Amino acid sequence: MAPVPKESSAAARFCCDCLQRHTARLYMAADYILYGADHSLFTGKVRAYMRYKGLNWEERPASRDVYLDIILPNIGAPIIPILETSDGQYVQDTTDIIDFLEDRHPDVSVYPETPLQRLVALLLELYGDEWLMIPAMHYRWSVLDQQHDFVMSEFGRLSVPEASIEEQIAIGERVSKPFSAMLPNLGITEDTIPGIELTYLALLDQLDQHFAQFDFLLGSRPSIGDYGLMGPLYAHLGRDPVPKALMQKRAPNVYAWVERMNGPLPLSGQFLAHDVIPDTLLPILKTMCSDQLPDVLDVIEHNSAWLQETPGGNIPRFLGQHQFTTGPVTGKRFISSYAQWLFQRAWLHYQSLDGDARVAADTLLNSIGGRSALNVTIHHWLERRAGQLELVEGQSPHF
Ligand SMILES: N[C@@H](CCC(=O)N[C@@H](CS)C(=O)NCC(=O)O)C(=O)O
Repeated sequence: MAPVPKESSAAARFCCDCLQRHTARLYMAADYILYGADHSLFTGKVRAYMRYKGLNWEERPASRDVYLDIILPNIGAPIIPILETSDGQYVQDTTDIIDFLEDRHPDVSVYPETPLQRLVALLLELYGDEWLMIPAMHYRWSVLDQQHDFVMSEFGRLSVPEASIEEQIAIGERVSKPFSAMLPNLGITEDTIPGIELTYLALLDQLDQHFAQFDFLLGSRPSIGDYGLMGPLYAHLGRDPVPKALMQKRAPNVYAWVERMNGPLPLSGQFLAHDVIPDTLLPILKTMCSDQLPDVLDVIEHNSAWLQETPGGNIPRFLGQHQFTTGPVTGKRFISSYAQWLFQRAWLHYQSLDGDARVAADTLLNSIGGRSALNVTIHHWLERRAGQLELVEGQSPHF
């Protein structure tokens, strides 16, 4: 199905061993169950990761019954994907799921060890998860008239798999309402759509050039940055009929990367030697710094102000609206408190660097316009708490 990434002979031998281990496991129960959906942005991120890690797992659709019997009682909120372990643990949030699995299966990590590649991977995870959701949601819902039955039947099939296609479409129309209703909150309006499309088309062109030369963002091994981009670029932009056709026509190398991400050779590949950041990633990082980072810095200020007023409280997921920029246009979108939590990962890594690594990171950040954002003072450090989606204040890290 998918083109196979180029392989070194050492990696090929390693994968023979994996294959044997994998075959032996076919006779065992799964170690992990991922509850999600084919059309879910965040399920696509974890699915690709679990395939790459060659884990013993299975995916189950998050049907209405799964929401009622498993997700709500164990997570406390209707959200996917969810990981269940064979010893009865539940993990929610794709970043936490990946980190939980990396801890248990550290071989061939998706986190580069070298300072610049790790920084870039963390920044691009943030970009994919929190910002590229904007074009993803636009190209699903603003062009719904051209892909209505496909999208609705996906939602309906997930909810009630046994229903007829007509029933699924009707049910899909009902259960998908909370998602389509998010468009104005995400900043997708008539005024911003031209900017969203322009920026997305530029991203496709830039990624297409990159993937003409490299299998993944940082070489022949996927990183956490690839998984961040995979969410929006698969379930919506690489799978819904309208944006999929656009991607296939305009950016065939990006489409080939989506297929590679979905059909990887487990545990194969290497990050580029000498901590090299390909030049082809620089325009993408520049756009991320100019469009997304001002939004994140403003989120941090709002979280901080909220915590000053409500010490020890659960920060609401959304704190009103603020102005945002995408390419040449500005609009209003919600203030998503979660963005700080994901940004903190890149911030913490950058702040831990010293000596030559810090100088190299500063040179890179200067060239993409991200240095001042990574030097922001975070007065209130945020943490996730099990059983709720709202963030809370945690202990600031010490250096
Ligand atoms: N940050 C979360 C986001 C998960 C998410 O937004 N999932 C969507 C489906 S793709 C959902 O269930 N949303 C419901 C909600 O956010 O309340 C993650 O990484 O897992």
